[in-house]
Amino acid sequence: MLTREQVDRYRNDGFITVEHVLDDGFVADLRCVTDEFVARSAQVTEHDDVYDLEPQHSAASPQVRRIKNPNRWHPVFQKALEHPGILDVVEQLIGPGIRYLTTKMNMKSPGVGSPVEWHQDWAFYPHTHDDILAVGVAIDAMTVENGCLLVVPGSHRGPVYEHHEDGVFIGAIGESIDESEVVPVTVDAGGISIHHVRTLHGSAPNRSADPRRLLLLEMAAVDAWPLKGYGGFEAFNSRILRGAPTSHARVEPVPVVMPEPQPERGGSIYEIQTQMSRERARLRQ
Ligand SMILES: O=C(O)CCC(=O)C(=O)O
Repeated sequence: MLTREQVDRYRNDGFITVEHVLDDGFVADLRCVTDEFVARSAQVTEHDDVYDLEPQHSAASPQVRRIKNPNRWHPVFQKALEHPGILDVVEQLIGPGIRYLTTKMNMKSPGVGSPVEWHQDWAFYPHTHDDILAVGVAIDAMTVENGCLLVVPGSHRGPVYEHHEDGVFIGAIGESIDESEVVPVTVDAGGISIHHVRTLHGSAPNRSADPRRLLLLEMAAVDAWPLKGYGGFEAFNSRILRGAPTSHARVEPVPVVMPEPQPERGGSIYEIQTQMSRERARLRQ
């Protein structure tokens, strides 16, 4: 459980870290299954429903930057999604009812890992209110050297930015970030980070010899309804992790810029962000 001080810090800064949430055995299981997925990706040559591949990917040297919706493909990831230690923390922040939106295992292999440019998750999935967050489960230690998340504390209370270039959604902001405000979100393996859906964040390439694998679990209060891509009541309710389904939508006056029109090539954040101009890129090498 979080202390009052940790809850206040989340409300004020728009992110927190909590160490020692998963035990070593569980982290080892997550690593082992993730390694198996990466090994199997040798048979894949293009992005598909499971894999988002690094540009350097090959059969001889498989390089995966994301396993998409990993809880669909293996029970160990579903177990992480339902982990009581994680849900107890999330419940304190946005509960009592919790629905997950999506899951993803974002990976940065040593010397390869793709950066993620500055963005707010809110730009990708606006809802009727913003009691929405992303839990990052560190299956490796997250360090500055291996490309941990970077955040701008307090930005979740600031503007909702356009993530458009030339009138097209490209999933990254155009404004420059004041480097002195950026905070690295470091956490040991088995710990978690949590960031608010409006917190500005990104991450740099992995410049170390160590892997950086972060299981992201995106969760919302059950009464947050998506403004885009509602897939039907049954599917919606099947993603409830705590609490009961509701037909009520809590509507709050949160600014929204819809992620439209979509770019020519849709897909993951990596794919979308590669369509922006070089001048806009801030975290690339
Ligand atoms: O994996 C990362 O470093 C950042 C990922 C992220 O911000 C996202 O997938 O929305």
